[in-house]
Amino acid sequence: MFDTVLVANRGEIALRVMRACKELGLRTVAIYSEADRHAPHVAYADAAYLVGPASAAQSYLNIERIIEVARESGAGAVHPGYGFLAENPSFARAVTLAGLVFIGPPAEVMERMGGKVAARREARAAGVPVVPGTMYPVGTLEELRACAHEYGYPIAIKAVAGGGGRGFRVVFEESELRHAFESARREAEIGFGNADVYVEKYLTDPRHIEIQVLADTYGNVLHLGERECSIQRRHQKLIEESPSPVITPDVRKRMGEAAVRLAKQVGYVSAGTLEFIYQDGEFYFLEMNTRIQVEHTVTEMVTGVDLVKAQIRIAQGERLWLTQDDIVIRGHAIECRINAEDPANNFRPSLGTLVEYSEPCGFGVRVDSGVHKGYTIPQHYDSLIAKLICWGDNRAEAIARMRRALADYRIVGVAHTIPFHLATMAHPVFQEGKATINFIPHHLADQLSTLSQGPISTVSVGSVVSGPVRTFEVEVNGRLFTVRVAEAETRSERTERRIRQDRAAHRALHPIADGVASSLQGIVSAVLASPGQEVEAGQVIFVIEAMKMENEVKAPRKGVIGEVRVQVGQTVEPGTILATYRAAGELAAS
Ligand code: MV4
Repeated sequence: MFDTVLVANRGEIALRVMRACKELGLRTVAIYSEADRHAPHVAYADAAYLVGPASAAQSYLNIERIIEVARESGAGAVHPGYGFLAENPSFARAVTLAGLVFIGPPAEVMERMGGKVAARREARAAGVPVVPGTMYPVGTLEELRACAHEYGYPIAIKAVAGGGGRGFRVVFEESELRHAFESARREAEIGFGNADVYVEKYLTDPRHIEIQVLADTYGNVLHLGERECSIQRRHQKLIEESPSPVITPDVRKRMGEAAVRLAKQVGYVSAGTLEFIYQDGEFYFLEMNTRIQVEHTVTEMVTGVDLVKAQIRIAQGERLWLTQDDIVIRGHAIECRINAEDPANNFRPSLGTLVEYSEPCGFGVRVDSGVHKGYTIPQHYDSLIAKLICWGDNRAEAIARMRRALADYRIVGVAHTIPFHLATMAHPVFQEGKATINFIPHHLADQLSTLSQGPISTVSVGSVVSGPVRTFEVEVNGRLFTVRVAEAETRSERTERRIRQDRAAHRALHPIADGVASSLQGIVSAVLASPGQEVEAGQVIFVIEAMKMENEVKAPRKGVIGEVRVQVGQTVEPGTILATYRAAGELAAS
């Protein structure tokens, strides 16, 4: 059996996997990109190998190089973590063909559950309820219209190759059908290289509830209860908990048994998750995630089962050492994802250096993180800084503990999601366990813009614009104050700043006649316009990828594109002009 595990990931999950390896007496091998040379997961491993430049495509997704490193380092197994190559059957197959153990399900099982329509068919065959909808891709608008008629509006259009929100459209009336169909197909084609879509009846106010399963290589499968993951933003989960405040023991048993039936039917191995939507007491299978998930932690806290260690032991060929009756849910656990995103600014990724960083601690508090004070968050990967997980004897205690731990968390240097979590934990709808997938738009939208971040890495003191900030403790009449003092600028810093300000003022006063600028730092991932092309107001003309999020840049008005100034793959800064408009006069003349 293997004694060394290569962890094909970065950040908090790479650390999480390596901790499990160490506890099992296994050696760990990290891989890293040039952007991650000084990342915590590299320092924590027994050995670390460079796999490529900063871009994920050339490093953490480089199958050949990763297999080469596995061989060179003496690794006998590969753990993919989540994201990157975790659900890529070609990777699982390449690992196995190289004579290594893939810590996850077989490639064939990933393939069998990878397509959404195929997964729906599997669920139906296993007697697991699915949302009313088609069991095949819908190819034409006429077909779509007929389906919509059959299920009744609203309907959901989903990408067959889908996942997350890509290619997902909700249609409330027939007039929107054509546009939704075409844009869903386009997005699915861009996102997955497969334009196929299918249709489901849209449930308007459901919860997202998922069941964790563990399966060994001998066909034994058990479930570890549910996680409630309804609080999401742009199909990114922000808060997860276990158990769900609405799942009764009877529903848990039925959902768990359904999940186990389906996992058994497809020959599942390792840790996996079956996603359901739940509304009015009924549950419907959505899709299966064939990996360890970000939010596996809440299940660990209430069951006492170390899921990553379980994955490794299963990969070592161990028979499941637990039966369903051994799984007992004790207390309540909540996870808040601490992301470098600004909740007051549409959750926009926030890049920067953690000038101050300290984590909460104490009974019932777990922090799984991949950063430290002084760490600069690279722009190339997702924005997860840490996961804060709190356990309590009951839900109320878990919430109170989470509020305390959030207040104890100190992050300065980037915008982050802690203010959002504090607002949610304090919200009566959340506290009453009534939050559905519409919680943020229905109950928090008005508050979002006011969620203050506190100072970012610099502060202004009077008219002095600061350099770095230093914190002093001052006692005044026996009372302790924390005073943050900005270092004065040097003369050359002041000169540089004035030049920058003059340039900015110049740009503000003399804006480029008419152009489209990027609002953020990132990499151009699509150019959807060409010189001379007529565009409508709101038409998507560029896609900028920043921290794994796709940001659409739209035409500010109807017009004709003049010059396209950037190419796919190019890094852009906030304010970079991506394209210019040709003046109306030129249009008339040409
Ligand atoms: C649904 C749905 C309602 N009815 N399907 C969104 C993307 C994909 N993960 C599944 N999604 C949904 N599918 C039907 N038939 C509502 C959603 C949905 C959603 C699901 C879980 C968590 C948050 C969500 C936010 C919006 C829509």
